[in-house]
Amino acid sequence: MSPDSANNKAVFPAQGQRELRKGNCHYCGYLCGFDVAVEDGRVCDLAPDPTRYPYDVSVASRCRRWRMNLDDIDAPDRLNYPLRRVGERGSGQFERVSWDEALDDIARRLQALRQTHGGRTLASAIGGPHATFWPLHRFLNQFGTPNNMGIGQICWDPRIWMDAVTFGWPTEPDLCDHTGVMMLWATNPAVSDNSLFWAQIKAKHEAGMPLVVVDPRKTATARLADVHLAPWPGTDAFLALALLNIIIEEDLYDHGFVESWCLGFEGLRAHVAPYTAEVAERETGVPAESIRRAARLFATKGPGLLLSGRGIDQLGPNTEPTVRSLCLLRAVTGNVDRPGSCVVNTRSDFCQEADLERPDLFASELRAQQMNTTPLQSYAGYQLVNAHAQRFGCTLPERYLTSAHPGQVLNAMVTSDPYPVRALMVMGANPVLTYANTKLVLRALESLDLCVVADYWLTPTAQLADYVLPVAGGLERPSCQIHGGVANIAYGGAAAIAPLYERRTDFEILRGLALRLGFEDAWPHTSLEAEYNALFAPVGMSFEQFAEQGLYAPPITYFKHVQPGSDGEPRGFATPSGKVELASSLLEQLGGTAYPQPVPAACARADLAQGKLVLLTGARSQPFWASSYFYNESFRASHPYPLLGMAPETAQALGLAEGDWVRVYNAQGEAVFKLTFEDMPLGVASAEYGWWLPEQKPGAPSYSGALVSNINMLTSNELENCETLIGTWTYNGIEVGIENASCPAEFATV
Ligand SMILES: Nc1nc2c(c(=O)[nH]1)N[C@H]1C(S)=C(S)[C@@H](COP(=O)(O)OP(=O)(O)OC[C@H]3O[C@@H](n4cnc5c(=O)[nH]c(N)nc54)[C@H](O)[C@@H]3O)O[C@H]1N2
Ligand SMILES: Nc1nc2c(c(=O)[nH]1)N[C@H]1C(S)=C(S)[C@@H](COP(=O)(O)OP(=O)(O)OC[C@H]3O[C@@H](n4cnc5c(=O)[nH]c(N)nc54)[C@H](O)[C@@H]3O)O[C@H]1N2
Ligand code: SF4
Ligand SMILES: [Mo]
Repeated sequence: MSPDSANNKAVFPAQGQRELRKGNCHYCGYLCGFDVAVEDGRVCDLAPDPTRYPYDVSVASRCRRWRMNLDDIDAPDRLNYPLRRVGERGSGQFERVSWDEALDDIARRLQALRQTHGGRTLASAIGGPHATFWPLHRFLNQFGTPNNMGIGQICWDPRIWMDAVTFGWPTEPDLCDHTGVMMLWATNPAVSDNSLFWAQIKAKHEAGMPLVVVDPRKTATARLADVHLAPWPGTDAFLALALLNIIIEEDLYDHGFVESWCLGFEGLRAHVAPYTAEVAERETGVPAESIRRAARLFATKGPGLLLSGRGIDQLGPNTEPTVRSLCLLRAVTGNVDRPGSCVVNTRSDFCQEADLERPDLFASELRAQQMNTTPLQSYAGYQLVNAHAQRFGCTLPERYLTSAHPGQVLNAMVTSDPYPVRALMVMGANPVLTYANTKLVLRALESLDLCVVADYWLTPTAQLADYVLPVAGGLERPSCQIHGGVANIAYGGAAAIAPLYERRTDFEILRGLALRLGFEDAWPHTSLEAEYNALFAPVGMSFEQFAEQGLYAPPITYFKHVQPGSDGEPRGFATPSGKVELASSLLEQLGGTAYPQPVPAACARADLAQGKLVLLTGARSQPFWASSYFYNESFRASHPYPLLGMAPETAQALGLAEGDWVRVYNAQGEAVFKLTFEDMPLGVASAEYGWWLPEQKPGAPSYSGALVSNINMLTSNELENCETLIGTWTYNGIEVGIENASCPAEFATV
């Protein structure tokens, strides 16, 4: 069975009663289209659909996950029926119940908790972009709680917020024929991006496009680079400000764009004056000459595409100044809404995510009660920034960008301070592995009155639940990703089959609860398909029509700021000044600084003599994804151990050898890894994240091996150590010690 791109048809062996349907993979955010062979309502084969977005031979051949769509659907450990806890909380013992029993009881208990403590007593936890979160957000708005936790503060939100305050609205990289130079900052698409993107970067590079990569590790992406800058973790803001300094001082900036469209250039010139290449060399460890080379390449070979990733979204206090400096680099080089650089997004033609969330149902006085004291990532910050976007008819998605601070919410579960949080709904997340401070997560989950987890598997987090609800997988549900609600793009497709066993979609679960709580008004559509029909109604399209191509993406328009607005004048940018704000008036209003102000990294430099190392966590590896796919035996065989990388010289200084088991520890906790050599600065180490062992016994005390090699045992999200505007905590650049350890029993048989 193989995709036959010559005649654009999937080729399956001839079979009797098989029907060919379309479906979408959900094992990463791209939702690739598949041709699915179905017999008696069951999937019996599948192949990438060469007619639908984002098909390319390179995706199908590089991605190791798509076959799982077949393997997982009837996997013995997949959740098929609602489960209710029977033993102690965390015992991992459950009994099968009917959906009515489960939803009736959950609704009854939620109602009782709401009567005692108010709606705010319910929190939610979400994770990465697998799932559709607007149904949850609509439910929370109705229930009356502001305490939705997410991972936005350390994934995506820093970029969205900094784009919005600088350019008025989020932007998107525009890799195309026009792109003249590319700078990839703290992202490793060679490993983290299964889509076409990496193949496109390689092809462009082979055709002569220079590539600059900024990453402490010499990643597969960095190995391709013409210039690789390897700063000490967390020192990137100094590097970015030095690039700005060089570009301005060497007169390499885009005079036309700066003069017509940027606010605060002379102030920026003065602000970056002290950040010379030599100062940056001292702060970052990157040779001044390499910094100059990178600055000249990016400023002179444009259009330049500058894309940043998770590495700098997770730098604690240095996240805001770093991410914002990169916005300024794009601005002064004129790489804004210009073909080949980045596109300023526009509002969607179809319903906006914000409207699906129904913020109108949420009482405004509850917003002030949110466990969130950060001025930008909060309802107040959202309202301030969004008011400007709305001049262009755009509304930013609300709940993700205003999500509560997990450090505070988890703490309130344990202490009831500032008020009791007694119930939690977890959807599309595995906080025991992926949230900071695992010990706090465990204490918080153990202390709840009601914990409901919806997932495909009995994850370590689900093992602590009162109810575990089985979710319909990719092929069993219609899908439509609307890019977090910040762009005019939608992709997805129809369900290939109806959900098997008693699985349900997140939408159906939440609607079921909403109806039981008397919230039916906001749920007029009985199915997700009907919701998606309504979503596309403004573009005169049905979901079925959308699903044919599986992509709604009108042609990109560039240079929108020079197009006439309603008054006939160029419409500019959706910022307070109508210009790209090099000096940010919004950040100043929120108590921040107009220009990016780096702070010394909490732990940028190692001291090997004192046994002090600097740790990066969570660098992406294949074929896993966060805490997912560890149940896949062939994946585990190909990647059997949790790895910790460091340079051979660092290992030598610590008396360690490649292949040793090592214990990584700090005041917060410890975890065990196998040592591997990687090219990175002396004294820096990099640990994988997400590791648990689904084959191990569920329930306390070990939760299927979730506490052995869990790097979040060593991370923390206490508010006082977080970035002050967004609340970003630190996953990269934490202080640890590393020493020899014996092989943990859990891995002894591998
Ligand atoms: N130390 C450290 N921690 C990190 C990071 C790091 O780099 N270092 N990275 C952070 C980042 S960027 C992210 S995004 C998070 C990821 O954190 P999570 O999102 O918590 O991690 P996943 O393993 O993707 O967990 C998703 C869970 O949802 C389930 N699931 C998948 N699709 C659906 C669905 O449609 N509905 C429902 N109900 N469940 C579904 C999966 O089976 C899985 O158990 O981790 C963060 N944590
Ligand atoms: N295989 C796989 N793919 C994934 C995921 C996964 O878990 N597995 N997760 C998905 C998710 S949730 C996300 S958010 C994306 C993330 O996608 P990316 O942003 O591409 O994430 P990484 O591949 O970890 O690359 C981040 C890089 O930042 C570097 N870094 C760390 N600290 C610093 C620093 O202080 N400065 C600089 N300059 N660089 C630093 C790390 O060395 C790492 O190479 O990947 C997605 N794709
Ligand atoms: S790239 Fe992502 S969506 Fe596409 S087949 Fe691979 S895991 Fe599935
Ligand atoms: Mo993420």
